[in-house]
Amino acid sequence: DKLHQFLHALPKCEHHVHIEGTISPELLFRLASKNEISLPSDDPAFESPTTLLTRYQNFSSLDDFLHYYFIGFSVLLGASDFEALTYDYISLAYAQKVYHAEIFFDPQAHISRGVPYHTVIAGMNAAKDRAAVDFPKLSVEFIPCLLRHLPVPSAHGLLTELLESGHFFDGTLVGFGMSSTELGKHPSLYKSVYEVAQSAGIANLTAHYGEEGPSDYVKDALSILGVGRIDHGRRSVEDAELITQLAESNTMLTLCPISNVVLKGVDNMHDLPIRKFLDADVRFSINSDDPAYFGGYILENYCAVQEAFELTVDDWGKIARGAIAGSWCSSLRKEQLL
Ligand code: ES4
Ligand code: ZN
Repeated sequence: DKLHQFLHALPKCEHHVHIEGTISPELLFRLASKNEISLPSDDPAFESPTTLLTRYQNFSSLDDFLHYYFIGFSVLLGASDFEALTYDYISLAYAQKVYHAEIFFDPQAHISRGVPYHTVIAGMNAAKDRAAVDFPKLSVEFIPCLLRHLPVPSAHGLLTELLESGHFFDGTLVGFGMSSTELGKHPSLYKSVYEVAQSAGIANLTAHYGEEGPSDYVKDALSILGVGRIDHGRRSVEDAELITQLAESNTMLTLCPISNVVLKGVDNMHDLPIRKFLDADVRFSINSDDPAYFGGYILENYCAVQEAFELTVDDWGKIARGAIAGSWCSSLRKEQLL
């Protein structure tokens, strides 16, 4: 219908997509075969791409999903694997009118398997270079995330390696974030890591909070870690003062509606605080998170929000402009996106 056409045509910014979460079951099996990687034989979900896809429809929590998500990493070995994965995502996103994409990746989970950081970033950069030729209207940025289920010293090790690469200062990496398990991983655990990042001059910091964890984690991430953005941040709605703080500071939340429903953070789409954030002038963008696992890319997330909340064209204008303003790109690029 008309609104679907409008949502399709709307220029989009995606700020919350994990490149490893874009691997389809078909590509996962194809790469496993090419790279001679055996998948878990004790889990019937790994019988075929179809059984795996069926299992994805029954996630019980974030950690249940993360179990499958990290098994999926095992098939990614060479730079060409990361190039194919990244190029395929960029093509799909561009077909949905994503004009600016900020892509997360999880270096620790590759380095720990013996796949060096430079292999991962070489593949992703090759995809970005090809996309610059094939999709000149699209800008692409990369954001490494530290993994919270690993020990804090491992996060320090990653940050040291990334700083030594110089990639935060030559345009290769646009910022630094953290993801994975949330409950029990209070922001104070990562204070020293973010202090190193700040004193090194990394301009853009973010962190996944308020997905499963309480609004206090969001509040404390802002004050203790000095992040300028919150990934998810859904549960910020539980603290009225925090809502005011987010609105007044123009802190962007990168919401992932389908992800929250699939991982049982909410019972259904109507329970998301979309209307409340709009009314309180909390800036947010709408994103896909791990589209191959959750069954929807960015346009499907926009459409799911529209069906649940019946937003107006003005509401969407506000969302789209907020997403541009909250992007980590130059002001010149923001003017082009408007
Ligand atoms: C993630 Cl949905 C979600 N939450 C936290 N960390 C993640 N990494 C990849 N997807
Ligand atoms: Zn995420």
